[in-house]
Amino acid sequence: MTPLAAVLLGCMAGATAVALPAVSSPRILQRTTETVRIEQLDESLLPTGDRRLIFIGDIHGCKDKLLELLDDAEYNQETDHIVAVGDIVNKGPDTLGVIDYLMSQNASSVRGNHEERIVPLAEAANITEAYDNPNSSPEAIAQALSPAQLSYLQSFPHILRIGTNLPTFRGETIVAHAGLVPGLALEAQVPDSVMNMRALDTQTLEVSNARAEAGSLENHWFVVWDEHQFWYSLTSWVRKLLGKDKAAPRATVIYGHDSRLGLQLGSYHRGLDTRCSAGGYLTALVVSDGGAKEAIVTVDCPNYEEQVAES
Ligand SMILES: [Mn+2]
Repeated sequence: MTPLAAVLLGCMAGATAVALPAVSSPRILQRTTETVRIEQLDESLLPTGDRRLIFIGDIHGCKDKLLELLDDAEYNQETDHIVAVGDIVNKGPDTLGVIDYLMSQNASSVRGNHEERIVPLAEAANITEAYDNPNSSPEAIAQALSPAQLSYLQSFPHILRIGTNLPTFRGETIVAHAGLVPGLALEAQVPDSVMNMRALDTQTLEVSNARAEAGSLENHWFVVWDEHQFWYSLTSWVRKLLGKDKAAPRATVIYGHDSRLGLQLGSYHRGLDTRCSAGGYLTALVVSDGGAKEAIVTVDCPNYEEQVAES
């Protein structure tokens, strides 16, 4: 054996032990028995010719800023398609306005933890209190939703598969509100984890919605995710041989949910929650040129949460 081959084999053995542990199921955040809902974006919406995909971070009821952002991105409703990463509702000044606008554009979104809060409240339809401001609380929003607005929110899947042929993203392109557990088939992902995770245990792959401890970056879920995708790409022929490629596709995840960390642009992840409702900014990731090019567009936001609290 040549020294190089020995080194490569050594790496592969290490890769198998470190990066591809057997995953039964993530144990934290599993509060429901609901199965994960996965949808595939219609192929006709993929970026070809002038057609672009515009991914937008957590909007949280900030309709004015959404419109300003789309204006800055030169959004063309004839050719472009909007994909929100979830949490379009709550916190900001005009949740119903955001829902109406995204509906009018046939925009896609995945379900975030805030939709997960509103939808069951509205489905139960047993809120008796009268609210002056429909944006003042999740209960007030749930009560104010029209049947069409509710059914739009209900339609959001937990996971939206975008496609496998967007050259700017490595592997498949997938949207999930908080994140995905590596090494686990999409069908085996747990909805509560997909909508809430922030930290992930490197060894056990358990997830938590708590933020990774300060200074311990390795526990952010997306760092662990990236490590796994890297090894997937190095061991792809082995995985193919073992028939494992289908179980856990190599993928880039576009997500939101972690406003404290802000914009994250990594090898296999794009984190777009930039704290729009609380004095941060709102972010769009614009994919053009047949999926070969991506650009970030942002608009600054006032602190709506304070304004809503005062009103
Ligand atoms: Mn969230």
